[in-house]
Amino acid sequence: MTVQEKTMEMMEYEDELHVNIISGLSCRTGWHFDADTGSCYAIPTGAEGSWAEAMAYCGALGGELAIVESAGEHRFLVSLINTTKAAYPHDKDFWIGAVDILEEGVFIWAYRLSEVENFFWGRGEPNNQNGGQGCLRMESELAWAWGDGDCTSKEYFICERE
Ligand SMILES: [Ca+2]
Ligand SMILES: [Ca+2]
Repeated sequence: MTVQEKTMEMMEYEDELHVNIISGLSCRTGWHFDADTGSCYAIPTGAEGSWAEAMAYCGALGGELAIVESAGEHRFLVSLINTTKAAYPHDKDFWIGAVDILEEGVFIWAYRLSEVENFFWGRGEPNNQNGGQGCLRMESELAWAWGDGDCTSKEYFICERE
């Protein structure tokens, strides 16, 4: 092996090491790193709850219910659900962090108190069914596009650590 080859090999090794260190430091075990947003996401296995319970649960983990701000972030979460959904057998929906309970039709990211700007609604949503749907979720029947849901219904949920 020439010196050049050896140098190349060491540089590749260092690149690999660097990537491992970066991804290792970025998220704790059980959390998934999205390099585009720089956030870590988790779907606590087996945990189901109302929107408020989900918010509290994510808070206890040092995060918040996911704040989904771009098409790329939405796609990342869709693929996260699709690759892990075997662990969520009840075919439920997944809460994320916005509500329109203060003013019907105006969705706010609760953790930040900022208005939702980019929407990824499924067909026919939001429909505020029965006048009682104030919380945002990614819905199974909509291929994980968004719908508004009854805040008290028990769902899975996605936490985010920014
Ligand atoms: Ca986010
Ligand atoms: Ca709805």
